[in-house]
Amino acid sequence: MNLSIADKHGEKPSALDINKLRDEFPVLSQLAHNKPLVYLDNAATTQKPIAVINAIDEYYKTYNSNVHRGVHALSSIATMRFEAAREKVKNFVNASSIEEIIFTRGTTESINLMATSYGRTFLTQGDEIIISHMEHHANIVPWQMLCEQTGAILKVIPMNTHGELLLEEYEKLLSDKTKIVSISHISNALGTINPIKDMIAKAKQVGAITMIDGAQAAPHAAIDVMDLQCDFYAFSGHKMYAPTGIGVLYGKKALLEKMPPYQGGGEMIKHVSFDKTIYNDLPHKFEAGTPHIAGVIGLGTAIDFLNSVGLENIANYEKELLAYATKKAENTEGLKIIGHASEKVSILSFVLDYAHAHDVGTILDTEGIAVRSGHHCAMPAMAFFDVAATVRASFCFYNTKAEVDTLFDGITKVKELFG
Ligand code: 7TS
Repeated sequence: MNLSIADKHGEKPSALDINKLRDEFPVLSQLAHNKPLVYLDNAATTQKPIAVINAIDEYYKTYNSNVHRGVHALSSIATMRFEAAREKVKNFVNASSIEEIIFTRGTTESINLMATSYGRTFLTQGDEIIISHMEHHANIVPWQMLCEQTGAILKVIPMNTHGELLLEEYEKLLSDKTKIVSISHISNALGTINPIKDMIAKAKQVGAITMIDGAQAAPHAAIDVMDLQCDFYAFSGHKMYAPTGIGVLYGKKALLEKMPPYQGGGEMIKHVSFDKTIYNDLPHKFEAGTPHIAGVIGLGTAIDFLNSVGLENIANYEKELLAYATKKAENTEGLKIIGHASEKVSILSFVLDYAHAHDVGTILDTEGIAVRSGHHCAMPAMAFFDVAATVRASFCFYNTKAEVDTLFDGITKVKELFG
């Protein structure tokens, strides 16, 4: 499948054929409230390309069976495709082995797994965990729970009014008491791309373990855990064109080996007796029970899809869309953008001074425009900006400038009603 247009020299693809790309996503050609659907809620979940839908369909129609267990034909195919997907994930994040790729339900479960298994084993009273002010609740609450259980202390990196972390303050928080630093690669509420490579290096200087919440990064940027040198990296399939209910925890093998299982049951054992149970090898030690087989296979297909479009092409195109939308937003009277970081992905969070975010979302919906209005599971970030909620338009590579125009026409309608 070739979804990009080669440049004049026929070398690197330089642009995306958006119409051709959109044809790959059946949902996009629908109407919503009798208007062409304008789907701008990609940070919540992305739509699925036909290749992913077909891969799931094929699994259930032709080789549905459990993995790693049966010797029969169907189980062999399922196991082979399941493990081939793990290999694709390994390559996608540039991990050194498939033992470092744990399948979970999503970012939330990946962070909880690490906080529970590593945190409860290795943290004690007075140890410190650093997160930031812009985190999603999935990267706040598991650490608060861990602090309650162990007596560890949570420290928070502050941010400025652009929505950028204050790195000098971060350095001041780091000490030999810091045991874990857990930061989002990209903020879902503000779009900020955090300088995680530097932040990881600083954490390492004090011997802290690093966890990166990559939920919003995986669909937009190439992830290279070897280059980042992070200890753990979490992401969700459904935000990167794969099914819901499947996610990944990357962890360094040496650390995963030291950690106890997160859940007990089938798959995660080598031998069970009433006297002693011997746990399975990595990665299965952390994958108790029957996994989301169709989800894993769909995730592998989504990675193939992303690679065929090209992450660099995606990043360049989305940057263009963000610049176009930001300019329009800046020229819209009564609109305030929340999150002006110099490094951002295509997330535009804003408030209107004449209408509540929920009302804006409702009016836009009647125009066929899907945005998210709310606190985006980042209440502390909302509190910092002194807003209860924002309207968030999150763009991805199948969105067009014409759709951005439709969004701003919708905002004009809101003004007519409320302004
Ligand atoms: N971390 C970040 C940065 C996120 O954006 C999300 C989901 C999560 C963690 C949790 O991911 P899950 O797949 O386990 O739910 N963010 C959003 C959002 O912005 N709108 O809906 C879900």
